Amino acid sequence: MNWFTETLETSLGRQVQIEYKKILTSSHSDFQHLEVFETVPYGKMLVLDGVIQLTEFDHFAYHEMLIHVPMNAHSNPKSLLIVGGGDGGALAEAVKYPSLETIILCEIDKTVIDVSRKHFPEFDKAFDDKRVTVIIRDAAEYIKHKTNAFDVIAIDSSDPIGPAEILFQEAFYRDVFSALTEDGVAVSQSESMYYHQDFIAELFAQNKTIFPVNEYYYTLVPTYPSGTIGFSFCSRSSGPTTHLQADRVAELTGLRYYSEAIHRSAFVLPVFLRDKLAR
Ligand code: SPM
Repeated sequence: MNWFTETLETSLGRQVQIEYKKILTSSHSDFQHLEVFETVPYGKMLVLDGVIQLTEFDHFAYHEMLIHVPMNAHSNPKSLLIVGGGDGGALAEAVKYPSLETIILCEIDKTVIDVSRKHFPEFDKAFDDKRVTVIIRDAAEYIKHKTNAFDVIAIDSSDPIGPAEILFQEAFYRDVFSALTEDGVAVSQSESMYYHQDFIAELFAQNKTIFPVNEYYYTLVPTYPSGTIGFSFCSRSSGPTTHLQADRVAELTGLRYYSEAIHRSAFVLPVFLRDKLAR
C-alpha cells in the first residue's frame, strides 16, 4: 500500500494520511513542488509543497464557500478578483454568475494552472470563459496598483508559509481594501478554528484596523487537517447577510454545499472561537 502523508502538523503530533494508487505527476516549479495523486478513497488530489490543496471528493465545500458567500453578500457584483486559485476550482464557481462582467485570476505560479488543467477537467472549461483574464504575477504586487477596481476579492491561497505568506500580512490587506469598490467584499482562506485559533485571532486583530466589517465563517472539508477550514470575511460596508437573497441563490446551478441557509449558519461560531475573537 502507498500512503501520502501530510507532514505540516507532524511537530504537533498529528498527520493526515491518504492511500493512493499512483502519482500522476510530480514536478518542481520556480515556487513550489507540485504533485497530483490518484487516491484510493478521494479521486485525484492536488498537493503543493506537501500540503493537500484539493481532492475531487470534497473540494466543492471549499470552493463554493470561497466564492458564493462574498458574491451573495454583495448587492450586485460585476467584477471579481481571485488571488491564487490556479487550480481553477474557484473560477468554476465564479463563472456561474451571468452578472459578472470581469473575472481576473492572479496566480503567481503558471505551473499550477498547467498541471490542474490537465488533471482536473472539471475546472478546465472555466478558463475559456470570455470574461476571464489570467494574470501570472505575484498578487501582492498586482493589487498594489489597483484602486476601486473590484466588487469582490476572493483570496484562494495556500497556507501562510512559503509563497502565500505575504497574503496574510497587514500591507496586503490594506491594498485589498483600496482595490475594493466602496461597497466591496473580500474573503480569504483563514485556517482551522480547531488548530489555529491564535493565528485567526491575530489575523482578526490586524484586519479590524483596516475593515469596518470582519467576520469568520467556516466550511467542512474532511481532507484538510481537523476537517474544517475557515475564511475571513472583510467588507467595506455591508455585513455578510445584508444583501443575501434566496432568489439569487436559487439561480445558481450545480451546488453541493452552499445554500442560503448554509450562508447564514456558517457565520454562527462555536463558543470557543466566538469568545476568542470577541476579546
Ligand atoms: N483552490 C484550492 C486551494 C486551497 N487553498 C487552501 C488550502 C489549505 C490547505 N491547508 C489546510 C489548512 C491547514 N493549515
